[in-house]
Amino acid sequence: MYKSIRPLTKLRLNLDNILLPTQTIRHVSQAKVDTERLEKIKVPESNSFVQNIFTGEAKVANFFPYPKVLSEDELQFIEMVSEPALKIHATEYDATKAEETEQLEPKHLQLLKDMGTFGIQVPQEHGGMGCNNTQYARLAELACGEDLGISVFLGAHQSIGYKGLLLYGSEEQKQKYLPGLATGEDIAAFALTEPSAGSDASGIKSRAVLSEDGKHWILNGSKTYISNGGIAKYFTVFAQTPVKTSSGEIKDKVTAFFVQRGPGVTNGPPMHKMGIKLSNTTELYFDNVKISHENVIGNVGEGFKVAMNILNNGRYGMCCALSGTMKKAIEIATAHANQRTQFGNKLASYSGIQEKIARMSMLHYTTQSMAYMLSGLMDNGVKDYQLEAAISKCFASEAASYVVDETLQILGGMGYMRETGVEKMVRDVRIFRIFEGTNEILRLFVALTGMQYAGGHLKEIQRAMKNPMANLGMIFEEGTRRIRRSVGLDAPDLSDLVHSEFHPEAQVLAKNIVAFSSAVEHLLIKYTRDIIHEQILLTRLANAAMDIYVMLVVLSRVTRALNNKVPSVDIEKKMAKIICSEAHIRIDRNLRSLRSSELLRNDEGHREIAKDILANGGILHSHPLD
Ligand code: MYA
Repeated sequence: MYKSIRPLTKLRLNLDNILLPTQTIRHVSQAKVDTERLEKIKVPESNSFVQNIFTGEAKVANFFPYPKVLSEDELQFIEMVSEPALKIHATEYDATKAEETEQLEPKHLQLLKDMGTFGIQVPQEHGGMGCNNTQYARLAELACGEDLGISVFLGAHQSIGYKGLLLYGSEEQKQKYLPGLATGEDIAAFALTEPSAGSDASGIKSRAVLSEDGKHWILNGSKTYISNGGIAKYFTVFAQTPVKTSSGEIKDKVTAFFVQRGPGVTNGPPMHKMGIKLSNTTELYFDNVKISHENVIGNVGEGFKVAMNILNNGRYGMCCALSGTMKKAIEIATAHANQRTQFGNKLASYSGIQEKIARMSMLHYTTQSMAYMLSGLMDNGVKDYQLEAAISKCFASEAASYVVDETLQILGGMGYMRETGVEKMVRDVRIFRIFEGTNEILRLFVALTGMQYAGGHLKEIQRAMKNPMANLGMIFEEGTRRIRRSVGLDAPDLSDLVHSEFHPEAQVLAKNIVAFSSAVEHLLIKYTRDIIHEQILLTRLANAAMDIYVMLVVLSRVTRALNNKVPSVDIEKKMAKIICSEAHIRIDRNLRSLRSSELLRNDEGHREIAKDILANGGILHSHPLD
């Protein structure tokens, strides 16, 4: 599944830091542990809901009430801006034709420029629309979801292409580059992936060294699968650079550069893709490219964090664009089901079709709830959202795949034909489970980051136990917590936050959080640091975390719907009840599977089968006719 095991080895080192005494911890004499010292070695607290469920805590303050960041005027502004695009989509824009030519017609490109869609979040003083994340999200959902080719063209430009400047750029960089980027005169791209470094992002080989006179950097290397690679004027490029560590040693560390197309920068021909064909994708080559010091983004040696935070920051955009696509697909599916007669009845009257339509709508509701929860958290100044962003990306991309696939299924043979546009949707959404971090690697990221956090808390308790007299308070608190948990009393109380009609679901959520943290502790104790090798278990744990987050987000949104008596409250209630019930069933199954001897045996069996097949280079079973 993975091209390389490097990232996992590195993730192990991270977990080691927590599960084993680190340097910081080692110098604290065991005999002298006191509360003051313990404070110093405490694991940094996180406000992330997902991260905290690994320790059994429900940090929900940022999630209730469901964020409302936009005033009516701000919302109307977005509806107004997107109006021309919606009109064009409804009348003359032909996504299938744009896909054939693999580019936008000049008049449609001009329309996007006129609407300001190249600089949605660029501050107005630099020529952009100055939108916050929620406005960006709504615009992406309205104007881009209809054709994911356009979404990726615009998203690669601003969600990641020049996002580094918005997040880490100096005032000079912003003044110099943002105006041209905001109008769409200049196009940007994000250049991280390399032929030998996809998921293993920190394993990139492109390298920049200082020139002999130290006046500039010289970049060499190549990148691949770069969206906008053939049309961009500017590239946010990540490269290894020699950096002096605190011990005086010279080590390669990643640095981010804002590189202008010029001597030494070339690209390959457009790559032929399965979908999102309108978006240009190429390889990029850097041959002794001179880069000035002013074009470093952030600090030298801190580029990996820059890359990760750009990706974290952009993930809600994908969810919103996919929410737009899912809405469109559901409209196509319902129109067909309502008009197509088979066996004497409309498709819409058959329960098999009804179940599909309901599931599609519930997946859309959850995706949309996650998207605006995330953009709202970010607009409300929450900093710790990396796990929520990873989960939302995984959920949205899988939900969209399911929805467009079921749309095609409902349309039957007709859906397989190009005219309906549905087969294009199926091809377009497929990449969303792969780019911006594959869903597999993001699940491991969620599970291991959470385990590291929980491991740190366990370690604190362990350390405190070494000098119980000095840490009586902490030990007593932990002891009480464990006793309460063992008799089912330790579940967080969410009844003040969740609408009374959903108190039963809130209680189930609370119990799930307790069960989840107990499963985490079980895994940490059973496998200690070797848990990093247990990808199958980590993935199931991440799936349970995802479903717990699904419940939280949906409970928050439906509470808002009930409190505000929104017109769609009845259907929202019906959907939320089933979403929570089904999420609970999956959580229960996933958590139980972590301890089920039968399933653990099957896991081993799967691995053995796979090893044999891999060694053979294909299937091993003989043909039934042999
Ligand atoms: S762009 C290419 C996308 N590529 C990837 O996403 C690469 C995936 N790989 C990774 O994310 C990392 O390499 C993993 C870590 C996770 C595997 N946030 O030792 P480490 C920290 C914050 O574990 P590794 C594309 O597809 C970590 O805590 N921090 O690292 C474009 C640690 O910190 P510390 C993070 O083993 C498509 C340090 O980094 C994160 O190498 C076009 C090192 O960690 C994180 N997430 O691997 C899209 N991860 O040292 C168009 C790690 O302090 C979009 N760290 O402990 C279209 C959208 C539509 C929008 C619509 C628009 C209008």
